[in-house]
Formats: sequence, structure tokens, C-alpha cells
Amino acid sequence: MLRRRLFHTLTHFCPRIQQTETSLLSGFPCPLQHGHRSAWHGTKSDVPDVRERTLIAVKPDGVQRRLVGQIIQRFEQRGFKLVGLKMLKASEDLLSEHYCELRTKPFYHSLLSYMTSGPVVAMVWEGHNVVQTSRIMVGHTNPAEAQTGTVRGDFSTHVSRNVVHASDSLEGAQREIQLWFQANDLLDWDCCDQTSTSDV
Ligand code: DAT
Ligand code: MG
Repeated sequence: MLRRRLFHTLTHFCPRIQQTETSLLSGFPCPLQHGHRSAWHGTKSDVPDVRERTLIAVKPDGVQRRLVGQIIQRFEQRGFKLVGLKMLKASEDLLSEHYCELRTKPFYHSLLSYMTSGPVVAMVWEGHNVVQTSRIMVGHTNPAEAQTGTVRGDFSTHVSRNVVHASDSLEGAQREIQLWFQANDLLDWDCCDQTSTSDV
């Protein structure tokens, strides 16, 4: 709350910062998030991070095994806010962008064929430190190494069927959210327990 008030005071004197908030609200890139932090004259911790967003996707095996509800429940229970949700059959074009860093891996083609084999439920979740926390909630890429209590540790056994995707960095999350969602697919809304889950 305090940080938000400070933010609004600053925007009064510097309308450029207002643009930044609009971008943060929408979950889409803004000057601040793309290496122009100097305009803010501050560090990352000065930025109101309650608007941090990440992409979580239940993969075709998770949908087939009717795990969507349980996965959503974990994120709700943790205190994150759902701001975007859609079910789709992802195209190869979308997935080749999404997994562009894996193009040279031996499993790339089987990964794409599995990811296009059935519906995916893509979601954008918002909240304090959501990128890092959701990676911990999802667990190790290889379910054999994932801890019990994580999604992969509780619901999967093999790396090629690890149930869920979670963005691995702030930059990755921004890139992936833009890939999977249009700006107007995402909803800004006030969650009534917001002040009980964060002080921002
Ligand atoms: P993560 O999904 O944890 O971010 P990643 O980005 O390295 O992991 O890989 C993306 C997906 O590719 C991963 O969720 C499952 C698949 N994958 C990774 N390593 C694999 C392997 N050795 N064999 C088969 N599939 C693999
Ligand atoms: Mg990854």
C-alpha cells in the first residue's frame, strides 16, 4: 500500500512513470522492464512488484489426466491471482517460438509433437515474486528429481510428461505471456484479500 502510494506520488511529477505502471498492469513489456531502469533512478526493489506475472500452462498430459483443477487450486491457495486463462490446441508455430532455446536438443521434435497432441490450458498468474515461487511450486524439470509437494513431484514420473510449464525468469515470463495472450485477454481486477496476502 505504502509503495503504491509512493508510486502514485512519483507519477504525479513524472508522467513517464505512469506509462510504466500501465505496462506493468497489463503484464506487457515497458521501458522499465527492458533495461531502461535508469529512468526510474532506483533499483529493482523500488518497482512495485505486486504486478509481477508469469505464464503457467497445463500440458496435454495434465489436461488428459484431469489435473487442471488441482493445479489451479495450488496457485489460488498460495495467494496468487489469476489474470488470464485459455484452453487451446497450441500450433507448431507458437511452440517453436515458445521453445526456441531448445531447437537444437535431441528431444525437440518429440516435445513439439507431444505439445501439439492435445489441448493445453494456459494461464497468467500475478503476485509477489510469482515467477520464482511458481518454479519452486512446479518442481524440477525431471520429475525423478522433483520434490514431493511440487506439481511435478506429486503428479509425474518422466521428463517428457511433466504436466506443467512455468516461466523461468521475469524476461522469459514477459516474452511467453506476449506469445500466448493478447493484451486484452488479461484482466486487471482487485482481489478482495489483496491486503492480506501482500503489503503492496
Ligand atoms: P522446464 O520446463 O523445467 O523449464 P526446460 O525449459 O529445460 O525445462 O525444457 C522444456 C521442456 O522440455 C521440459 O518441461 C520437458 C522437455 N524436456 C526437457 N529436457 C528433456 C529431456 N531430456 N528429454 C525429454 N524432454 C525434455
Ligand atoms: Mg523452461
